[in-house]
Amino acid sequence: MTAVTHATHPIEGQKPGTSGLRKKTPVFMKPHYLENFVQAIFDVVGCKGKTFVLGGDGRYFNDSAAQVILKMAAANGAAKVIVGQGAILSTPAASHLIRLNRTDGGIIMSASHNPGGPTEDFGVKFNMPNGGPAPEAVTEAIFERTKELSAYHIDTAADIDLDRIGTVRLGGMTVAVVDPVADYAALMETLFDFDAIRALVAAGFRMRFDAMCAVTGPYARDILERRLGLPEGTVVNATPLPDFGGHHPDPNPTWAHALMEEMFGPAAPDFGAASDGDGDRNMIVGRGIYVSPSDSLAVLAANAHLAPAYAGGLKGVARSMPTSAAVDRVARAMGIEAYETPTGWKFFGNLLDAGRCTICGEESFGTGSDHVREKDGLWAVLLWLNILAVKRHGVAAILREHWKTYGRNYYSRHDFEAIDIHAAERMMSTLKAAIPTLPGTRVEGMDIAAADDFAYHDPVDGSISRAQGVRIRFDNGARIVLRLSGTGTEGATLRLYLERYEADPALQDLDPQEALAPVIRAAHALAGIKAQIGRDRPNVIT
Ligand code: VG1
Ligand code: CO
Repeated sequence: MTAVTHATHPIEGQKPGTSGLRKKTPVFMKPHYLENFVQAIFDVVGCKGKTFVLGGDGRYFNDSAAQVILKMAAANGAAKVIVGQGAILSTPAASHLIRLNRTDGGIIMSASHNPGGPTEDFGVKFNMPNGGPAPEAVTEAIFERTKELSAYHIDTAADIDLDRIGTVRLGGMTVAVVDPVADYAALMETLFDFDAIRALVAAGFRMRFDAMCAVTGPYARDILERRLGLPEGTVVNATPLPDFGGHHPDPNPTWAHALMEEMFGPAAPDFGAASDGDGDRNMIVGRGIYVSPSDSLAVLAANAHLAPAYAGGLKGVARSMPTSAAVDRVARAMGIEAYETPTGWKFFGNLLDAGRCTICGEESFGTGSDHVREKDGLWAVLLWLNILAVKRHGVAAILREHWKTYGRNYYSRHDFEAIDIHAAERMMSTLKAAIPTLPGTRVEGMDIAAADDFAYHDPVDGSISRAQGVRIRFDNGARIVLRLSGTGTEGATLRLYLERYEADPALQDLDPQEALAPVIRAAHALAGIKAQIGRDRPNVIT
């Protein structure tokens, strides 16, 4: 039971992306690779005498990585680590535990919506004492540290039993193994009207929740089936598996196609939802109708006051830049501030901490509020349930009523995955160079009003984040955004975001791809996608 110090060489390429460090699992399993990154985290945030939270989404390597991280925390002098039983914690549950126990932060093991398994993806991220992802200054410092550190510290103790709830010692450190669900479920009960939802269920309301063999299974079972009384079997794919059962745990119409088929089929229940690998994303589907995440954010903001936690109104709302402006219209009607931040949840943290906004969201199936500092898949599902329980309307009726009131922002994202990195970068720099020439240009019968490479000025700490994506806005309110993904692990991924506003209720029932056709053509014409990356069709459309 002694701490040893391993000499190691700096490791290249440990640059964290949009949310932490993500690599292929075999890369993470290389000798000293995980250790190097974890030591860099401890060196930057400090470890001696501190308390951290630790957990992950249960993917392959989750359990052995947890043992390594615990032994390193002990050898680096941490006082205590609170770890989810079986090394399991959803990202929002980890965020809650960090805050609830007033800890010094936490380490979350996940590559989120990326597939898991021996040849798939693994990831590690550090969350701050506020429960939110580390800001850029911290992730940059961690990255710099990975390039220079020459040794790491690790305890030589045997593995500890993470399946047994209770407190044990590891070297000089306390390890508290806790139920991963209990505190999170208790928090949800304080936010929503569980009695109203139970009454809805008693009246015959039925839903399907697809946990995609990822981390939300145990949470959804406890909350939906046990506490809210939905029938057993409401939650499918409820057991977290190391390879997510071979699924791609990304809740969108492409990867959650089984849920889509059920919701559009003859035996569709009233409501359907799915969550991602680490439980921070959500997809919402009504009977025969899909809710785009941007619309979901707007509907939640417009109706949040129906839930006890938000009955006093919202302080403000925030959305990531590529997310549609639907929520901005709600904010305008309510007379509250709407913030536009770069992609990634970390940018919402300052606004939430400063009390400037209550609800935030991203087009990538992420919604959340000031109850934690991460996006929260089940939270969004429960807020929808609370709204449905009060309104006693179906999802389709709520959505149509929303569009009639605020207009509809037709929206879609086209992803071109695993493309050549150099071609993708060349395409983006050519487009960026053309930005000054774009305003006034006419394309597909639409005039460009403005174009820029989005830079965010954080209103709370004054920091500036540049080059967050190219935005092109047209006179008619349509918008195109292009950026490269920061979470992919294979080649590059180009994300093309498309949006068009429609105020006329008679024209609000089109297929989004049809409604956006001119905008899609304009994007291809302006960026020369086919010529630059050799593909004209996206492989995922959401
Ligand atoms: C993607 C999404 C982004 C999200 C991020 C992390 O990033 O577009 O909105 O915040 O994933 O989500 P990128 O850089 O690949 O576009 V998760 O569920 O991995 O925490
Ligand atoms: Co996620």
